Amino acid sequence: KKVNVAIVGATGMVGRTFLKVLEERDFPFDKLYLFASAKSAGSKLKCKEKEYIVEELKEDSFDRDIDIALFSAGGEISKKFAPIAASKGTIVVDNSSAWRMEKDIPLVVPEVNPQDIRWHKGIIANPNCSTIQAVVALKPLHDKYKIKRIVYSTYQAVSGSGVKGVKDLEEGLKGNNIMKAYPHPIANNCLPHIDVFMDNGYTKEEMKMINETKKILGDYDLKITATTVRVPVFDCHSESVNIEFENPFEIEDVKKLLSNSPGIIVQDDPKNNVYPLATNAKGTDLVYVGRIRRDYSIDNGLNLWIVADNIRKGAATNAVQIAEELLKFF
Ligand code: 11C
Repeated sequence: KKVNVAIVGATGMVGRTFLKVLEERDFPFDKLYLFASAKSAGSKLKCKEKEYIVEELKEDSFDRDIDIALFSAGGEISKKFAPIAASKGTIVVDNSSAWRMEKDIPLVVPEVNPQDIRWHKGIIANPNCSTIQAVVALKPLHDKYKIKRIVYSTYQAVSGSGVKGVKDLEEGLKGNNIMKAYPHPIANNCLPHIDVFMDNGYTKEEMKMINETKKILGDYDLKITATTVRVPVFDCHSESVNIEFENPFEIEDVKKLLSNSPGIIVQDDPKNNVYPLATNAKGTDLVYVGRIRRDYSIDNGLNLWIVADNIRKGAATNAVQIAEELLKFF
């Protein structure tokens, strides 16, 4: 069945990527509605050869037959409008952090916990980009060897901060540090600071990785710590992930397991300088895993290097994959 789809935040970086991904995957929609702020209303965007006019998002926007709405317009808009949409019978897939940790709202990565879609009550949350790419790789390993502890260290692209972050780096590389997105120059720097600092000394991005990983893997006993860092890279997040397992493993089995798991490409041939790179992941929907090696400092320890396109698999593609899963219920 063809469903009617709406995009909220259609003119933003993720919003435009929703359109691209819906088109590339030939998502079977009938009507498509595009919503954004009053400022962007009237602009025109294309999907599948057809032009659509962006409408201003209003309280009555969902008084139409909209089956699925993909939201990426920030937490405040989601908090206000996702419940309105859900009350009208629209299923919301929300890319903001507004609903992710709510008990009765599923937080879904289709390769990891598609079963959680079944208990939605109108809103399904799309996880944070840095969490999505990590759990795609962690899930098969957790199922087989049982993870005890994870140490995340991330190297995150400026596109994660939206247009402002991209501008800061573009201008910074020209020697003009405008610092609209960050409190320090991002060009030639690594900033151990993503999102705001919390009372516990961690950043909100670090706590998102910790809490979202537990919820998606369905294991609140996992011990996790994280350091998230913004680096002068335009697109794709890279992550160093150190894992301690309950059970022993053979490194060749880990490589095989990851190679055969959904959504993953193993790139691991260090002798030929082959490992995941942001420049190779850009524009794709897969999670790249490499530098797969034993951590000799502990029993059952493993190191991974994980790279993915933060705007695609980390945001738009994951949400569209959730919508594809929802199609099974129409
Ligand atoms: C970043 N991970 O790279 C953030 C962007 O909770 O959806 C996405 C924030 C979120 O800055």
